[in-house]
Amino acid sequence: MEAIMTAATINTTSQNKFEKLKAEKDGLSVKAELEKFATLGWEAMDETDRDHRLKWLGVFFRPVTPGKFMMRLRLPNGILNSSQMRVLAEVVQRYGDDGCADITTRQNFQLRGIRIEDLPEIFNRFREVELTSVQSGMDNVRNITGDPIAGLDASELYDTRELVEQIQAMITNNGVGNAEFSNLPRKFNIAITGGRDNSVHAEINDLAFVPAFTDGNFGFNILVGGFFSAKRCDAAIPLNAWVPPQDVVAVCRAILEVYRDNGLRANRQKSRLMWLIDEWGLERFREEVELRLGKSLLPGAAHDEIDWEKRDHIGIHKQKQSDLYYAGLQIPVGRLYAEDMFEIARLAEVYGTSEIRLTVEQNIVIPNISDVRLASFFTESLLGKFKINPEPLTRALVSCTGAQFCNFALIETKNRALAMIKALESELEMTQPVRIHWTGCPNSCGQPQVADIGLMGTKARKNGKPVEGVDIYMGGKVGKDAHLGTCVTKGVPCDDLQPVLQELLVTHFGAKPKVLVNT
Ligand code: SRM
Ligand code: SF4
Repeated sequence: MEAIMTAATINTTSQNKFEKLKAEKDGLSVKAELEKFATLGWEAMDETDRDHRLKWLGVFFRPVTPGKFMMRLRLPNGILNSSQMRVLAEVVQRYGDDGCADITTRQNFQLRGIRIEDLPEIFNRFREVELTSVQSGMDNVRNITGDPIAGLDASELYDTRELVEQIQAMITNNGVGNAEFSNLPRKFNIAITGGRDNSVHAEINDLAFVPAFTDGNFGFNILVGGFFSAKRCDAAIPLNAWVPPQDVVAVCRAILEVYRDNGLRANRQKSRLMWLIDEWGLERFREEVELRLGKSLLPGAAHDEIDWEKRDHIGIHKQKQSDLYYAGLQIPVGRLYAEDMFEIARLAEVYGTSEIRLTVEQNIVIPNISDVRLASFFTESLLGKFKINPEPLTRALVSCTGAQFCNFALIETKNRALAMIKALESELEMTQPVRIHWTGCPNSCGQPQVADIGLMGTKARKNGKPVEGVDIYMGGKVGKDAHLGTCVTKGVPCDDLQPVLQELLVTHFGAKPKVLVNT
């Protein structure tokens, strides 16, 4: 049997800054030093621990707001309960105006305003309600996404919730931290869906499992190598492998081991899984995975079962359980404050079964509302803020963090996105939702390549002066036959964007200018 390679044994001959810092000390080891950091304070502690290694615990130093950290959770399949939501709300509440939470494009929560001196207590609170933020940043596997209506959807082929839990448990050692997978060459994204509409954007993950039948047996076709980076974006490609559900966790482990031990580490721009597949070829990659797995992979099924257009889950929908409904609430750009979170927790308890789910569109789903409680649910004032029937453009709006908190950002995104949508909706009559995604820089966290209209922050020029601008992407197709959009226009100054978007919406998406009546 091959020896397991860990941080200490990986060959680090050609080391960039990040490989060096990982070789010096594994990121997870800062877990034992939290009390010390809390006493020292953020200004006195070791900078490498503060700016980098704390990310292994999901704690991100924010150069834009020094001393106020961000915490990124792990919520497998985007599922949490009302007690967990209350703990998250209490954490951000203590930071007053600095505290808020964002639903992320990986069905996850990030908390804002966190002080280093509070970390020991925050982690204690997390443990009490079984929340973890471990290994959610840097060279680790990110939150594992799944269908937000898994187990509720009459049309789904397989309820993947348990599989997602098992994968997370394997990778993180049940949320405690796992040194086996704490030194990957780079970040790694995993998604798994048993539904028909590709609710997870399988094609943009390093590893994705999509439903497929072989000889009448249910399982998953495997896709590998999807990723976005500033230099290169690629959709995942079929590995030509099919696995039954019971082999999914072992296949994840085998692929992660192959990537961990062979992924390219010299140049971080070329470290994502697709670069290794390029270097080896798909056949060799598949063989290496089989070697780790200890058995052959079956060939991929001829076609997968992704045959629906993607749903956004907003509104009230019947579940497969008789007399039960789920409610999808639109959360503008995913931003929540403590009072919103307490209210969502309350609604989930009063009307549902205390469960709350997040979507990759940065919205929430409250499942298991009985039909007899719906009329009363509709009277809740929170539905005025987080609508179940929002305007078509608001409905499909997604935005990354942007300049308010992210030092990579070339533009401010969330607030600008909200103001722009409001302005466009006041001018246009829309007949359909149009998925507009904002992302503050070429890292593409806001996934502009999957959008109908994607807006990527860039530096533009206006009247000879540098100004905030966007590159415009179009043609992203999600759900069935998903494919990535491409850049159609470069460097539009943000101040000039509104008429440009108006024109695109009229020409390509059936929008009609509103007839304004003077009263
Ligand atoms: Fe991202 C780095 C935010 C999803 C590609 N991303 C960052 C950092 C950590 C940079 C930083 O330290 O400031 C951002 C934190 C800003 C902040 O304060 O919030 C950040 N990424 C986000 C989130 C919060 C965007 C959002 O508003 O929803 C998403 C968190 C997901 C999560 O819960 O884990 C987020 N990031 C993504 C996605 C979308 C996805 O996974 O579907 C991508 C593109 C897909 C991919 O990775 O292949 C993405 N983020 C990146 C990259 C480019 C990776 C690369 O290979 O080059 C970076 C930069 C890096 O890693 O060096 C990055
Ligand atoms: Fe920050 Fe750029 Fe990611 Fe937006 S796309 S969160 S600006 S790194």
